[in-house]
Amino acid sequence: MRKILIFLLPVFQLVTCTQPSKSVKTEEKLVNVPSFNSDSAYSFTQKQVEFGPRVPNTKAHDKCAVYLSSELKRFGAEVIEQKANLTAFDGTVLKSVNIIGSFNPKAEARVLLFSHWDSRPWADNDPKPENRKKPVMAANDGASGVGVLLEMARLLGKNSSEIGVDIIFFDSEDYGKPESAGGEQSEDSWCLGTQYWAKNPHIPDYTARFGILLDMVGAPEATFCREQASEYYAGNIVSKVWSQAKSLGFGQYFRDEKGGTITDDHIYVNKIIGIPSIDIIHYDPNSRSGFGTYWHTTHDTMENVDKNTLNAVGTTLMHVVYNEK
Ligand code: AHN
Ligand code: ZN
Repeated sequence: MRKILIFLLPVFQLVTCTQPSKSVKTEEKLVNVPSFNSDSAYSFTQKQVEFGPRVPNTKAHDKCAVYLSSELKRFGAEVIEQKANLTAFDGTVLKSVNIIGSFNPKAEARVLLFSHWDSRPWADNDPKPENRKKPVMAANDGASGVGVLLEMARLLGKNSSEIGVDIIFFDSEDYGKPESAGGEQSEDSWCLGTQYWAKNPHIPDYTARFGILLDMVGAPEATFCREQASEYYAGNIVSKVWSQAKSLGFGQYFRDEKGGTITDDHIYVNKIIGIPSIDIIHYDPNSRSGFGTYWHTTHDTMENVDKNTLNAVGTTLMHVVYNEK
């Protein structure tokens, strides 16, 4: 009996070894993508808003920085707080902090995901003149992108992705020169935290396969068009993200249409540090500003944040990241 068993074993092994060719192929396609929880992303967004406007050099700003870096640590990221004194267009020195969370830090192949976390000090686009000196609550314009990225961080800590992921919350994006200040437009007065990091990355020679910026990703029925600088620097990444969104059924948010050219954090990541990067930004060609009507007004509050939009963006990006080898 024993002899027969020994004799049969190699035959059995042969059978099992030849079988997998089919199932291996299907296994290669199936990637386990953890499911994005939009209630969680919403509450991460709300939590930031509860600090009040996160304007540089205020207590709310400093408290929120502590919150963001401790959340990233809680999710298992390696965290670096990059502090810098950055001079604004009007000479104000902004005590800034870029908050960087790395997952799978040893992996050479990396993806960079980023959003700004500061709030604009003035609601200078508000329809009511008396509101234009008030700070922006920045539920959409700041907190929503960070909220989506915190939820992704929570999931990345529980289920490691094949590729390394760096999440950066950039500071002092929204202190750009207001039109009311008069004189020339100053594009480089925006995105100060990003400009600083791109010139002084947290790791010398840092690079990533590509970068994705999330900006104003929470409004109800937000539309994201193919932003033109993204198209120029990283058209293949725009296509990768937009087609992933479409195949998940989010085509009503991710429109296959040409958007504007927007001065935003991704510009400096492309131009200064050379990482091909795109901007997912709410673009509304029918509004005067080109952005959502809440943009830089006192109406940029949680009432203008919708879980369905957060879900469309977060689920799409989870699929993009976990499918990257
Ligand atoms: C300008 O208004 C020049 N750029 C838009 C960048 C921005 C501000 N994104 C959110 N707030
Ligand atoms: Zn803004």
